[in-house]
Amino acid sequence: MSSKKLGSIVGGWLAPHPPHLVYGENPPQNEPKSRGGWENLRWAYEACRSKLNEQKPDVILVHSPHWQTVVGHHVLSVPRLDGLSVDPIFPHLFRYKFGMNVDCELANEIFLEGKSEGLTMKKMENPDFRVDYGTIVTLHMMNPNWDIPVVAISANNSPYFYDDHVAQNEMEALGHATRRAIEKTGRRAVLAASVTLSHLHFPKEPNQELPEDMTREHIFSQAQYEWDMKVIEMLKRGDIESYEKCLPQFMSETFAEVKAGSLTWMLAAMNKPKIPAKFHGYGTVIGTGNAVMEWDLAGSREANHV
Ligand code: 2XP
Ligand code: FE2
Repeated sequence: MSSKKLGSIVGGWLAPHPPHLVYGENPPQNEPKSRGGWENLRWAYEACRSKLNEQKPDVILVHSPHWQTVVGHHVLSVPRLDGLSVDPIFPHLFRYKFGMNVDCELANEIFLEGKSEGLTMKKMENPDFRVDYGTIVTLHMMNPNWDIPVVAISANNSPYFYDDHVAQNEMEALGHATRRAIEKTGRRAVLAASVTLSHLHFPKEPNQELPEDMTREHIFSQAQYEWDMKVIEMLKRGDIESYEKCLPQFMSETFAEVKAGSLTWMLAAMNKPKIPAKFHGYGTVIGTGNAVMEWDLAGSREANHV
């Protein structure tokens, strides 16, 4: 029996990935340059950056809808990945030179634990793999220094060919596998669900000359806005039960990106904590609704002396 200290999840973040956020920020890694924009969301991520600075986790784990795998759940398992990631829908906004260190020991343990849950799992071992923009935008916004190793998990879309319950069960099993893997490897881990809430967006950029024209940025519809506020309020109250009840309707009426399973995975990994999620910001991006929210598990354990 190993004497290694049991690992734990110190926090979880709803951490959406519109490429516009990186574009608005003008980091050296991104080729296209902007005049700014989407500050409400970009500045909301500052809370995350300072929290990570304080917590100094060993690893950040991210589940992204834009790494789509049809057969099984895949986990990045190459120690170092470098390359150029281009957003296929917004190539004029996002052409980003990435470099990341992957925690392969943890990735391997997630692979094994996922298999023991009966899931189809695969380790992604191609050293030339081009990491998707969802993973990169979330990780950049959370930690632009890239000095914390990462684990990225794909979105297995096959469950959605069946029904919401299959998807829910699979993503929960993946969450449980992830938690056990973190505990076994002794990591202090931060999780990220890289998803937008309501996801209907304008078919064209409202101002093609100036994509960051904030006079043209607004929610796609009032119905979509009201859904987002309802969901945020539930999460702020720590009412995950009500959130889960309305999830199928939320997904079908707003095309919510949580359908990729990222938030379901994260909440299950965190054992569906009844603590209120901290709200850091909301903003629309080409009409979609995005919130940055935090589950401070370490803080709540401290407050309860456990
Ligand atoms: O990342 C996506 O899914 C997009 N449609 C990018 C634009 C806005 C997202 O909120
Ligand atoms: Fe997306």
